[in-house]
Amino acid sequence: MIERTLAILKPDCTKKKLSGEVITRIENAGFAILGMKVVRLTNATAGEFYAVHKEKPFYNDLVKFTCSGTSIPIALEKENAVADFRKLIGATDPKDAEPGTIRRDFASSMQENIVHGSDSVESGRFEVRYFFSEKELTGEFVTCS
Ligand code: 3AN
Repeated sequence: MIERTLAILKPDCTKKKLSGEVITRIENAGFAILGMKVVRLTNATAGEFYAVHKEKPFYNDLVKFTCSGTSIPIALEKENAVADFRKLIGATDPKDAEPGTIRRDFASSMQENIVHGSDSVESGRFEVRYFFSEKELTGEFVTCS
């Protein structure tokens, strides 16, 4: 099934100047990039995006870290995109991530783990639409006439 998934290059990724390298890996793995933007998330946006983790002990630090610098949300599409993207990035904890995965190669901790990936097809759909309008995703540009 063709699926959509949301990647977010996190502030540690942009700070380490790894965005190009990570995007190259994503492209080489066969993902189509439907949308990409450069953002600095606010407390409110990061808090809402990670709302499922609200009760977790790491929630406040996670939100703070997410707002600490530039992020790059990327809407991706591919056959089996959600699972394949999780495979490409590796486990949440870089120590547990398979060799050759993005997190194993570049992440420094559970928190600073370079990239986000949607964890289910439903989350993928929701998270892509959280950051992108359908017009942005289909490449339909609105021009002034
Ligand atoms: P993943 O991003 O691999 O799906 P989730 O959804 O369990 O992981 O967690 C969302 C984010 O919360 C992770 N990307 C990571 O930045 C952070 N996180 C998860 N677990 C921990 C933890 N035990 N300590 C610190 N940060 C964590």
